[in-house]
Amino acid sequence: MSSSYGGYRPQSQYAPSAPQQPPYSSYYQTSTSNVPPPSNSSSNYSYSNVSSSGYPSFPPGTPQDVITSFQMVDRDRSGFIDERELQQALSSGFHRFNLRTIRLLMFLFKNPHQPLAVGPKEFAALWSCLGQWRGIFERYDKDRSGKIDPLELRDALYGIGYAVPGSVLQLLLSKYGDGSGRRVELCFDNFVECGMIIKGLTDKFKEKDTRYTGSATLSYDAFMTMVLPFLVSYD
Ligand SMILES: [Ca+2]
Repeated sequence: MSSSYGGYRPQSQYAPSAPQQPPYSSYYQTSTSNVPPPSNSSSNYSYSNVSSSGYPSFPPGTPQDVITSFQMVDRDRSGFIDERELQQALSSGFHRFNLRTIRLLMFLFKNPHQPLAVGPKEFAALWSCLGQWRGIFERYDKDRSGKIDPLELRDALYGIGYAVPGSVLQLLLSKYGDGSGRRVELCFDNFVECGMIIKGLTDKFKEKDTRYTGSATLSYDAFMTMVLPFLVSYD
């Protein structure tokens, strides 16, 4: 086995994507749903992007249950939801999400004009992305324990295109232990958080390593800008 790092594989088309900022094209490319790409550029994403009812619009083809989930928590009908409201919506749709994961998701899916809130478009993209992570979670929970253990995590990440060194996985998983030294098992929201961190950081690195050599040269600024967002969402 090569000791070289940079074991990620160039093909990662199965990895759920947070939207690029802006526009939203990457999400739509990887989505398996039949939602067509938005015809408008992201620049018109604002309060002016409202339906005839005066409510900010969801992308065409958004499933009704996604719209309902959003509207149920957007009690003041502002068209945007905050982190607590997002937590409530996602916890009813998927699994109980801790606030730390919610903050990371909000960072990755934030509205460019409203960084502390999520609008309909971001919510629909996030919901679809979590659906893909849910599928991965179920596919790689081989023993059907309802949790992802370290080997299942390794296989899941490999399956979506990220050959993460064991030492890195160990480091990542160490924050989920209960201190007893027992094997860590991830529930869905921690799995999503791990996946988003690995995918997010690897994708950022790949932008600097376009030939997939496993090495990149980057400035101090670029490095800090790359890594910090994944740390500041932590509590
Ligand atoms: Ca399992």
